[in-house]
Amino acid sequence: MRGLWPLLALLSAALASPVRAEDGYDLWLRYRPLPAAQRPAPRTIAPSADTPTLKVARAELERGLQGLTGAARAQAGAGAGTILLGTPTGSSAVAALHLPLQAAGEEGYVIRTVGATTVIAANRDIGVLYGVFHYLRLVQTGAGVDRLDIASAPKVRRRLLNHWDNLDGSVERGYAGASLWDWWKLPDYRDPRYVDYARANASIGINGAVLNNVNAKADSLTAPYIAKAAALADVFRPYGIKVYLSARFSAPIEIGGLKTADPLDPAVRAFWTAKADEIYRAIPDFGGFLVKANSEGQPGPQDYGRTHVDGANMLADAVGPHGGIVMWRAFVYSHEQPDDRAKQGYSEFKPFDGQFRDNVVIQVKNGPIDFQPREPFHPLFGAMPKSNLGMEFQITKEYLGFATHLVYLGPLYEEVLKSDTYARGPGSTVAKVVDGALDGRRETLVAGVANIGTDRNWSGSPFDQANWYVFGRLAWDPEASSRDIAADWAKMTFSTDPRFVTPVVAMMMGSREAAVDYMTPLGLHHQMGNGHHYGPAPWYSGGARADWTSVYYNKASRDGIGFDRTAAGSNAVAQYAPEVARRFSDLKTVDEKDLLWFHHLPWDYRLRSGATLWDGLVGCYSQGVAAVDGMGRTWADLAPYVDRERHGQVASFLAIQAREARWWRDASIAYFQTLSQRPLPPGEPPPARSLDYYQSLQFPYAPGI
Ligand code: GCW
Repeated sequence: MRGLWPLLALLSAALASPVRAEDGYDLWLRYRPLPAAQRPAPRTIAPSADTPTLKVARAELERGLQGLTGAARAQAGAGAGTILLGTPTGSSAVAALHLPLQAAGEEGYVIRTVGATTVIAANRDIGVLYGVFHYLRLVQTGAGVDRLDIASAPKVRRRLLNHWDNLDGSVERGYAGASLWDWWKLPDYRDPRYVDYARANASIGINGAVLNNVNAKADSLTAPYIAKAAALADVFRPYGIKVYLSARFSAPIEIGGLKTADPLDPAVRAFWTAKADEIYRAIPDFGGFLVKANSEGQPGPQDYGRTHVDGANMLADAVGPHGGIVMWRAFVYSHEQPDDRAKQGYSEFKPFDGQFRDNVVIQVKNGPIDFQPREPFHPLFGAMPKSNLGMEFQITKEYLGFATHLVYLGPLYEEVLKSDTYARGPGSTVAKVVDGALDGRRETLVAGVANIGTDRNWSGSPFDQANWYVFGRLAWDPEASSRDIAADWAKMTFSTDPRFVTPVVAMMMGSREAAVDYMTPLGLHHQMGNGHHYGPAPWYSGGARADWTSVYYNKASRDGIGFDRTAAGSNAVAQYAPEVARRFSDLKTVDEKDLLWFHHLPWDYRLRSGATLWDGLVGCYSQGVAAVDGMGRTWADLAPYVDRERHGQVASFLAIQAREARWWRDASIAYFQTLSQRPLPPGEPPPARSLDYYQSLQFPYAPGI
C-alpha cells in the first residue's frame, strides 16, 4: 500500500494540475480546483425556493464550489458557513435581513457576509443568479469571500447578443464554425449546448439574444420558425435571457400574401399586429424586433416613399401592447448618395429626433463607418436626446483578423464609451448616452454582434472568448475598466498565478493597438480585401460601389493621403459638438490616432515625433509587426501555466498573426510607396514580395461570407 502513495500523489497532481489538456469548452466557467491556499472555507447552501431560476442558481453554485474546492460535495462541518440565496418575497430568512435592495432594481443583487452566513439576495430571482455568478467569480479569481459587502445593478437595461446566423446554419461574418442554432432539428431536439450558452451569457449579465441575421429571411417569422424560436426561449428563460428576432421589412409581401410592405397601408399594419400577437402567444416574454432597413439592399419604408420613423413606429405599435421593443439600426448608407459615407447615418436620423415611439431604440454602430480597427465615436451619440439610442459593437472580428488574430476588444469598447461627446457640456461621455444617464432615458441598450459558433471553444480561439466576456461586463457597466475585466477573465480562463496574469493582461491590453498599427494606422480605415474583408487591399477600387472600395477612404495620391472631413472637405466634423469638431479639425489638437480619418495631408507633413507622415506611417506598420512578435514571445514564456492544448492553439494562431501582420505591412507599404515615391526610412526592410504579388491574391473560400 505504501508503495502506491507516490503513484497516487502523482495521479492526483496530474488531475489537479493546470496543465491538463483542455479544449476551451468551459469558457471562463472553468471550475477547476484552486490552489489549496486560495480555496474558500467550506460552506453549505441553505435551502431556497424552488423556482426555475433559483434552481439553476443553486445548481451553478454547487457545481462551482465543488469544482473549485475539489470537494465531493459542498460540505457541512465545524466552522462551516452557510450561503443563503433568495429574494425577500420568496424567503423569510432573506426578508428578515432587511438588506438594502432598493438600488438593486429588477436585476441587481447584494452579496453580504452576515455572521457565518453569506447572503446573495435580490428583488427578483434573476438577480440572485447574477449574484451567484459574481460570488463564483470572486472565488475563481482568488479574491477572498470571507467579508463581503457588494451591491451591483446593471446600468443598461438590454444587454444583447446579435447573432448574424442564417437559417441554413451559416453565420455571416462568423469565424467560429456554424450556427449554434440547429434550426432543422428544433423545436423537437434541444441541444444541451443551448443551456451552456445560456449559463455563459447569464454569468456576464447578457439578457437577450437576437437569434437571426439582420440580413433577414421572412421565413423566420413563419409558424414553424416561431415554434423553433419558442423552444430556445424556453431553454433560456431560467437564465433571464429573452429571445428577439430580426424582422425583414418586406415580410408582409413574402409571407403575408400582400402586394406591399408600405408601413402606412392598413393591411400591412394588420399583418404586423397579427404577427406580433402570434409570436407572443408562443413566446410570452418575446423581446421584440431588430430591423436593418434601407441599408445594403435590404427592404425598408423608403421603398414606399416613407421614412424610418414610419417604419419603426409601425412595428413598435405591433409589439408595444405586449411590452416588446423595436431596435431600428442606424447603419444606413446609399451608393446613390454622393456624400461622405461617414455622414449618412447622422444625416438620415438626426432630423427625426423625438419622433420615434418610446419602445423604439435606434441601434447605432460604435463608429460612423463599420466596425473598423479604430473609428472616432459615431456622431449620433449625444445628438438625439429625445430618442432612445443604443450601442452596437461587433464582437466577431470581421475587420480585425477573424478568429486567428489575438485582438482583445476591451480597449476598443472602452475607448468609445469613454469618448466625450460634449453634447451637454464636458463629461457627456458615450457611456452616459448609452446608459441613459445623460438625457434621463430608461430604454437603454448595448448590443454586440456575436462571435459564437459550433467550434468546441465557442468563439474560434481561447482569446476570442475574452471578447464575448468583456462585451457582457461592459454592457452591465459601461464605465468599467477593460483592464480589470481582462484580469478577471485571464484568471478564470487560465490561471490566477500573477506570473501568468500580469504579462497576459499586458499582452491583451496592447493587442488592439498592435492590430491598428499593422492594419490601418494613423486613422486609415476600410483598407481590407473586398467582400470577404480578409487581408490588405489598399489599392482596391472599382466594383459595384465606390463606398465599398479602399481608395474611397484612403484618398492616397502623389500629393498625400487621408480623408479630409474638415470644413474644407466633407465637413463630417460638423456633425459633432463644436468642442469636438474643433479638436478633430485642428492639426494641433487632433489625436494622431485619428489623423487620416479627418485630414488629407502631404507625404512630407511633420508628425509630432518630427518624422514625416510617410516615414511615420511606415514606422507604425513595423511597430505593429514588432508588437505581434512580442506577443508570440510572451506567450511562449507562459507555457508552464497553460495546458498544452490551449497553449498550442494560441501559439499557432500567433504565428499566423505574425505572418499576416507582415503581409498587411508589406502590401500596404508596397502600394502606398507607388504614390508617395519616397524611400523607406533607414533600417526598414522592403516588402518581401512585389505589389503585383499582393494584388494577385484571391480568397474565394474565406469564411464568414
Ligand atoms: O459590417 C458589415 C458587414 C455585413 C453586415 C453589415 C451590417 C449583416 O460586412 O456583413 O451585414 O455590416 O452591419 O448590416
